[in-house]
Amino acid sequence: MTTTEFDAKAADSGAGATAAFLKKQGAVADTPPERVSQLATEVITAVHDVIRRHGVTYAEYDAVKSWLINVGQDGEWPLFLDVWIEHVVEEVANAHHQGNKGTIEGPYYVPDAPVIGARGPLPMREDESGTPLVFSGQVRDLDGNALPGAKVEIWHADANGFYSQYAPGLPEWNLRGTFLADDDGRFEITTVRPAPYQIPTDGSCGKLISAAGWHAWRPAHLHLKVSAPGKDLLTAQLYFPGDAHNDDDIASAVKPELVLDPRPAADGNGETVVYDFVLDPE
Ligand code: MBD
Ligand code: FE
Repeated sequence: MTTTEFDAKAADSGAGATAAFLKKQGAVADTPPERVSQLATEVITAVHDVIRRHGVTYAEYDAVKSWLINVGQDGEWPLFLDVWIEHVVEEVANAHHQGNKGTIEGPYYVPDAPVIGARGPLPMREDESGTPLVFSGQVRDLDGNALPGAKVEIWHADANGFYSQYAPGLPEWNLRGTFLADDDGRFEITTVRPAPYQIPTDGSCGKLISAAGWHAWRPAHLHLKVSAPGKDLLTAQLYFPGDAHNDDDIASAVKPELVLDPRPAADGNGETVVYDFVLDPE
């Protein structure tokens, strides 16, 4: 990002996600023309139906037109799509999974975060605020066999709700890391509890939220990608019990199986939590 001001400006987070997404290779689908035609026709027809059923006016049509133009100009398409659409894509893609439930990736994943090993702290500032959290677990296949060397990538917001590389003033890899499970498939991640996350209110997504009278919150969450050779990549998020927004996440990405059960740490310093991952075959 090019911004230099220290105040994390939320709208920049949305725009940063556009640049990162466009850099990613592979955003190409081999969809045959018949299927493109059918899908596009049905989406367009669904919009026509809404216009007819609700008597949408020219003023409303023009307001939507300028809003759509602004979503692009703000760079907020990844934010919009990941908040309001991705959860259904994930539901369809992973309906056959017998192992862990997954959920959406969201706009702020960055590949190739520093490799920590099987256990250790995430990169963080010396005075990183937030409740210390030690998160350990095991990665297994559907038959219960440990998966040594499984890759556990984790990224999350800090105790103020900001993601490194998408908010200014944070070290590049703050609270992002790659763990490699030990011979027993086990890992242990030392970090801090993230804060609930408010999606940017000062861009086009924020405009939609306030025009509709919605709230802009996601519950506090850890993002993960867990993978091993021959296994389906699991993209997940983990949540904390009692969060005010577990039941009304703006991104509809909470599932009961993804809520952690943290306990006070034995040494009285923060919390520990155990959560295992079971991966489906490819
Ligand atoms: C996030 O941190 C997030 O996880 C999603 C899905 C959308 C916006 C911000
Ligand atoms: Fe997130």
